[in-house]
Amino acid sequence: MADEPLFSLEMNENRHPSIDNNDDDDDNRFIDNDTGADPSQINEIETVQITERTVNPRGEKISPHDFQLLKVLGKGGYGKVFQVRKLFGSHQGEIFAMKVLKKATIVRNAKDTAHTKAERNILECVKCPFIVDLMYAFQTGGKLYLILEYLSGGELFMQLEREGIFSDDMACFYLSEILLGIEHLHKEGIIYRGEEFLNIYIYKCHVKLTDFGLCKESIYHGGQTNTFCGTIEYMAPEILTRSGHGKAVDWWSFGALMYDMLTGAPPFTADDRRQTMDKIIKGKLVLPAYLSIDGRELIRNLLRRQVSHRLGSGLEDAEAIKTHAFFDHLNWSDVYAKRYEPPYKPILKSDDDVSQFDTKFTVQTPVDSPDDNMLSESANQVFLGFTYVAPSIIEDMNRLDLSNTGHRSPRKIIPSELISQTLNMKISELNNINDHSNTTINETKDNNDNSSSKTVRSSTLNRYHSNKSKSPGNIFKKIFRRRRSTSR
Ligand code: ISQ
Repeated sequence: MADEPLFSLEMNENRHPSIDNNDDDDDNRFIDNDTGADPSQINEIETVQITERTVNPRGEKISPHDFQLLKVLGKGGYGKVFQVRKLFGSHQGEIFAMKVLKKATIVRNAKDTAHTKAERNILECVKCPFIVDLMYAFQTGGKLYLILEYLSGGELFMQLEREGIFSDDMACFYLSEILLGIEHLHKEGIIYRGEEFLNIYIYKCHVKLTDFGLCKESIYHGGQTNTFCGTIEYMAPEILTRSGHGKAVDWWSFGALMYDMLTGAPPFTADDRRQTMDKIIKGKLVLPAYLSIDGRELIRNLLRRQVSHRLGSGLEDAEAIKTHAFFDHLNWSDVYAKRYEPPYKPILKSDDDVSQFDTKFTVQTPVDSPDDNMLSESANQVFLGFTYVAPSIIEDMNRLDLSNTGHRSPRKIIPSELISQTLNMKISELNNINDHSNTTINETKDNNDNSSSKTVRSSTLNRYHSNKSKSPGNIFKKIFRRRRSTSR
């Protein structure tokens, strides 16, 4: 369907047609998709269908037409996450997650624009066993698409909800992998931040961190940062008080998650957001008596409000936590190599099994709404450089294309200087673009556009928020009660 023939032509040994294939510079040879043979080398007349794909086999041009929508996995303010199957080219037939973001919704807020680009850039440069892999990024007039690994095990929080609380061993397994994911992000200069802790998934029984839309891209430059938005239960007090924060916020959130795993609820919760904030900022930390001595000690040291006293806040970062007695029995190389036996193995019937996802989403008919929400050319400039093909895919393609003489990598269609130039665009410039794009936005009839949410939420968050969008605190409480009552 996407591979509509442009035209057909006949060729023989002496004819090597010269077609100007727009942006593909030097490689207009015709490669037979099935045999990999270069027809110009074959001594027979044969008919070749000229399509984008046959003309440009290496520089695989990806568009939404390359993916069959299978299921809805989640929905948020900016768009949806779908389960998809790749229909053509490399990885044909494989299952991925496709995150679709609406440009018009994103450009309305300069910070959101920066966050979206940050997410794409973070995913490009971060390669770690505990962080979701980005396979492709592409865009149409009105939307941005991220093609990610399909994390078939669903959200870690679903698992936590099912279990109520985790044993020390189970918590230790997940926390150790999360710790390595965060450590990796910190080494790349990225802070994960509190609200992202709800976006931890399970893939082949191991942890994968996703959703970097709200991460700060750099913790190296300009000292501390002052941004705040999103769900607060796992957020460090210094984020809430806007007193500037660094990577130590992730160790607070890590401590809050550990507390949640071992007790059935985050350490500071209340009926509403305001009270929850107050508790995080100055509430007493209550450590139930049934916690192990090591577990209790580690939580206490992670949930220190005085940042300089918090475990992990020093230069050694994660190393200080890795050596804590709670993780004493672990060999960290074995954790990295995923050599420990996972405590939970969901039974998945097939590659496209969605049994670990919320049926609230998976029962929906997957529809990627029409792309009728075009941005003006100048507004669209901010998305220059979004397009991406994972190096692993390019390697695969090059391996298959043995006759490849190519010296051109399709990895970055736009030169990297231009990407960083775009990224470094000042907020004021982005605001100008917002103004410009308002005409387009006002004309749309998009159902999702009324949301002021800052990122595509995980299904957990959606569940919480959709139940009672004005007071997430209450929903949390409800869930905590349920978890408590099932677990104790
Ligand atoms: C991968 N698989 C399932 C769901 C996802 C949600 C967000 C990002 C990646 C995902």
